Amino acid sequence: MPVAANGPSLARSYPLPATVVLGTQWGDEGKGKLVDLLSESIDVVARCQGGSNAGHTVVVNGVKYALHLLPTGILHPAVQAVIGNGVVVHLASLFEEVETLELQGVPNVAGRVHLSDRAHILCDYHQIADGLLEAERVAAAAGGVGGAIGTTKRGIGPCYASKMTRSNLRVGDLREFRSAQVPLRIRTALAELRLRFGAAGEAAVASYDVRAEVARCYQLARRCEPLTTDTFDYVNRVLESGQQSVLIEGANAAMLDIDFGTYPFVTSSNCTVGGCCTGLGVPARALGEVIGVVKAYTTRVGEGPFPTELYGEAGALLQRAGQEFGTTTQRPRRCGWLDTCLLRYTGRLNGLTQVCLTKLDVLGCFDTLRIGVAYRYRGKRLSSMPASLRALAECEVEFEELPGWRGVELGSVRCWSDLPAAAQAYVLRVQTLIGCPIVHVGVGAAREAIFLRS
Ligand code: 2SA
Ligand code: GDP
Ligand code: MG
Repeated sequence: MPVAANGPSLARSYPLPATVVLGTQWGDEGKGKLVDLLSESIDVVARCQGGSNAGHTVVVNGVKYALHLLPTGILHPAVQAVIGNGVVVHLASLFEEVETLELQGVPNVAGRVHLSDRAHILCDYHQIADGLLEAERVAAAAGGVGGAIGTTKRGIGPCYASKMTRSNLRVGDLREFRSAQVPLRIRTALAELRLRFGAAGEAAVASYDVRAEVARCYQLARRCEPLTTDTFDYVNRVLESGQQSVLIEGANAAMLDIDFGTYPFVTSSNCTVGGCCTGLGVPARALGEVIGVVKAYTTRVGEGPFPTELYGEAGALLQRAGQEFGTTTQRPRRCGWLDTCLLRYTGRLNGLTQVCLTKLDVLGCFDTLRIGVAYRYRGKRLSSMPASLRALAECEVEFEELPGWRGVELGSVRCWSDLPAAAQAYVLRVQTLIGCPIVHVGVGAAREAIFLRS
């Protein structure tokens, strides 16, 4: 690092910039699987946003691992795993996940977790509030207003809301747990729930045992202590040294981004590239490759617009073939054709340098494939994604048709040249339409079912 006369120069250099992996659709593109592959040669893998709403599945030697709060990279024994300041952490869930992975044979999980002292704590009352808010939206919908978001009910929105109103507890605060701060915060939050939701709030918190939660907090605080650190300093030191590699693992996806997704049918964090900077405290200049994970078709779990959605038997066929059920909640995912209009938008948002196209094998269930290529709004082709959901609902999607490769099983293909010509043509057409090189292609859930497009 260059050193100025009066201290370290602000013009730092990053000999080994961080690799970023992000979701480009509505989530569940197979980010976990790509992160697992790349983590083989990575030293530090970091999560920067979201919480246990995320669900990343990796299949190794037939064993399924489901990651929610921990970065997927933890499955590799030499990887150090960072949970950054931008993550909202339900501590009990974190330790449950640590235990599950250790029981599954992943070595020294707790010993490799670096939990930010600036990360926000997600309490049980945030999860209660999530349920109450969803119930309220459902009731409002019956009256013709709004509608449910279809959250995972993991408390994500209410926890980020508490963070923004500056009334939440952070992991570092647990070091001061002998003060009255913890019980006071919990009691205040419960009083707010009662006030906000009336009888429903009263009923929901009636059995809430503040003493038990405080006791649990104390217990979890002790377990947290050895994991808790200044991850800002740790990650930046690694990046500045250039001696070790860093991978930032996005959770959720661009169309669920609080600012750029289909608001309000979104999650409560920035799941786009900016979230990596704010959620870890790393400068934009320290980022290198930004890899977008694209599912070869589109899925969405929860409510909200979905222009290329398939209804009826075609949608059900994709759902079955792709086993499209939530990793966290087991909810069925809505399915539809690939939408390259959406992908051009999320590609621009993230400055993608490359794409990993996953689940190509699943499309083998159709004779003819369709790709959404443009949105037409009131007779005109749009150059970008509209912010207005009303406008989006009015858009007509223009599709292109391509021949499928029905009956040819792609699951055992391990190189580009072994793909049938129709599958290669599909990948190359997608690459042209999104204007970004497709570097990896996934053809199965197993760790080895992925190869480079040569
Ligand atoms: P939340 O719980 O407040 O973040 O929900 C808000 C919206 O974000 C969507 N969301 C997700 N979409 C896809 N996958 C997610 N993770 C799990 C998975 C989901 C699951 O990997 O399968 O198991 O159901 C995820 N998390 C949040 C959510 O559906 C709402 O639309
Ligand atoms: P993430 O949230 O983006 O990490 O994705 P999820 O793990 O929630 O969902 C992706 C699902 O597809 C998981 O069950 C993976 O095991 C599976 N998967 C990933 N890549 C492929 C692929 O190329 N083909 C098939 N058939 N399944 C895949
Ligand atoms: Mg997922």
